[in-house]
Amino acid sequence: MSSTSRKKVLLMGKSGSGKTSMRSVIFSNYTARDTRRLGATIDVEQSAVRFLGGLVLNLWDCGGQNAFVDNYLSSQKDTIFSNVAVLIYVFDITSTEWEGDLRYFEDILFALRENSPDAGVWVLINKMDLVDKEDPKRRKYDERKSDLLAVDERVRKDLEEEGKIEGIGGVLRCFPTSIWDESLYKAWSSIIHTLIPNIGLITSHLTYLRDICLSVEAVLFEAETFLVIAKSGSPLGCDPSDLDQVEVTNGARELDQQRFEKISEIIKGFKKTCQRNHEQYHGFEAKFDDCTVVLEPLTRNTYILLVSVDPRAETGALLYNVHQASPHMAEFATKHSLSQKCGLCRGNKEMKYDVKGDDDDSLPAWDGAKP
Ligand SMILES: Nc1nc2c(ncn2[C@@H]2O[C@H](COP(=O)(O)OP(=O)(O)O)[C@@H](O)[C@H]2O)c(=O)[nH]1
Ligand SMILES: [Mg+2]
Repeated sequence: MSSTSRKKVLLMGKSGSGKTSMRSVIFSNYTARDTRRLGATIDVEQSAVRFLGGLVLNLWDCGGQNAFVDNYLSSQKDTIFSNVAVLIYVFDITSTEWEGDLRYFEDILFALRENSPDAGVWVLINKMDLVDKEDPKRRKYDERKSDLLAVDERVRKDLEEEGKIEGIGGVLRCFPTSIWDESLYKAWSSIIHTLIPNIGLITSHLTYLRDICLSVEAVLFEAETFLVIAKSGSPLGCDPSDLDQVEVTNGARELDQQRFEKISEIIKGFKKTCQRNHEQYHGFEAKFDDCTVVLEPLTRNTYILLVSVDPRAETGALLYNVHQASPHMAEFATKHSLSQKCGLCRGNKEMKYDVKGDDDDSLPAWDGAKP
């Protein structure tokens, strides 16, 4: 039985929209400035990225020139669009050919839904930095988003009418992005969050650790990319893609909704600076008047951020607990954690690692578990 969950991720969109730049900033430690040197992608560039919990992302960066796209939709259709877990489609907000861009998107969405009806679709409307000053309310983005949702609706209807598929499970979500700020991390964290096997159980363990550390927030970052994998804490115990809404509903307006993605961006930049100076980044700890914060490696693949407002919480105690929890949390990252007793779980619940990568609803998160 394989312990690795492989997910095929298509990265598509017109040439120049920023696909390779995003991939390079997130996965290859490029700065936004470095991406200016990138050449055009020819045909499909495949790369594999190993992630937490035996998750391997097979990224297909599909060159966006018209001739390539025509091929994807004809001779390469089956190869490209079958067994897709996620389509990430990137638009350039400054494009002057929106109607044409939409038509291409519609063709691609149609081919994807036909071949992989349950694939999630993430539309990233990129280069927002170039328009944000003239359009601070993001009207243009909202218009683009409603056009895209209309296309999604049309494709669903057409396919259903043609009787080609029985139902489409995958949903379409839009994000405004720029490689120059944390919005890129926000979008990619949300995408990755939906792909990590057993994310509910990971979040449950994070909540447990948060509670024993007298903390109000706990956040798990992937060590290489510094993408946010899981969060726990009021009002954060939710899918990151719903976070804005949950924070607003819970009246937590004063919290910066991008705070963790800002940390991702800052730490990643700082790590690069350390590398340049032949230093190694280890972690961060600070005690302020009203809170204590630590950012510390938790496992080989993850860092944990803990924020405590309890005056009793000392950084040393937080770090001690993190180090004590480390071997246990590491079990998630190994293939050997397929089925074993979990000492931390309430009632010593059996821990099941889902090798197929589907969320296992039969295992309630601690948050949701009845006392
Ligand atoms: N201003 C701005 N430029 C971007 C952004 N993303 C990518 N670019 C630039 O757009 C150009 C094309 O990017 P590239 O990643 O090669 O596009 P691809 O053809 O979709 O892979 C490069 O010069 C990038 O520096 C962004 O968010 N903002
Ligand atoms: Mg490219």
